[in-house]
Amino acid sequence: MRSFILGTDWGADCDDCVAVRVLCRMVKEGKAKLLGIGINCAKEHAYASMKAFLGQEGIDVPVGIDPRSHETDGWTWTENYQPRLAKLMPQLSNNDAESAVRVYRRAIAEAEGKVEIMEIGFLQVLADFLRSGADDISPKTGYELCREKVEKIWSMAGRWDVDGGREFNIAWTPLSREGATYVIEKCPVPITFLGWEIGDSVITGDNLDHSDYLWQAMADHGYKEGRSSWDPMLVLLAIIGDEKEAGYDVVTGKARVDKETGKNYFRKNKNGKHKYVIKAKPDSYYQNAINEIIK
Ligand SMILES: [Ca+2]
Repeated sequence: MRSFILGTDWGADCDDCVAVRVLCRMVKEGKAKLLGIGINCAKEHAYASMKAFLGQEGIDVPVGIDPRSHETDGWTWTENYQPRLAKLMPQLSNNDAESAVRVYRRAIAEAEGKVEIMEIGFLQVLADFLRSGADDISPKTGYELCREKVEKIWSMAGRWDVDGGREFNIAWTPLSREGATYVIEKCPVPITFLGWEIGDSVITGDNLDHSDYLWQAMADHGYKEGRSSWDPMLVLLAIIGDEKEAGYDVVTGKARVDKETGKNYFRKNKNGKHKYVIKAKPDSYYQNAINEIIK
C-alpha cells in the first residue's frame, strides 16, 4: 500500500476539512497509509482542532505545526471551524505539537518503502524539510531523505491556465513565496500541481447531512452550501496516483515562481520534472466522486 504525508494550511479555508475527510476515508478503506500531517498555518486552535477532527474520523497519526506561521501579513485571523472542534480536545494546545519538519523527517526516515507527499497549503514546511540537517531522527539531510525515500509530491498550488498566474498557496506571504520558490527550484523528485483553476468551479460538501461535523465545520467557515474543491481534488488525485486515471490531462515541463511577486510560470519540456493537470472531464465527474466518498 502506498504511504503518504499530508501538508495543510488547516484553518485558512474549509476545503482542507473536506480533503482530510477524503484522506481518512481512503485510509480506513485500506487504499492508502497516512504517516503524518504537517500544519503550515498555525492558528491558535490548529493542533487541537486537527487532532479532534482526526479523532472523529477514527484516525490517529502524528501531527506537527510550523510555529512560524501563526502570523502572516495581510491576513485577518477570523474565527472559523477550529474553536468548536478544539473544544473536543480541551487538553491540547499548539505547544503540545512537534514541529512539522520533525514529523516529516521521522515519517520519511522510518518508512519501510517510498513515501508520497500531498501538499494542500503553503510549501514552506516542505522547503524547511529539504533544508533540514542531520539530527537525532536521521543522520541524513532532508534533501537526502527526499531523494532516497520520496517518490513524488502532489501539490495544490499555482494557477497554470495563464502565464504569470498568482495563487494563494504560493503567493500569500513572504514565507509562502520563499518556500514555494525553494521547493520548485530545488526539490529532487517529480511534482504534479493541481492549480486554482481546476478546483474553483467544482463544489463539494453540499450533500452532507447537517448533523455531520464536517458540514458544521464548513458552516462555521461560511460555506453551508458547499465549497470549491481545490484540496479534496488534490488528495483524490494523489490517492488514485495516476493523472490520466484520475480524469486529467497533463502538461509536462519546468515550473518557476517569482519570489518577489509570487507569480508562477511554466515552460513545457517533455523531460521536465513538473506537471500540471487539466480537467479532462466535466466538473460533475470530480464533484460526484468526492461527494460519494465524504457522505
Ligand atoms: Ca488548503
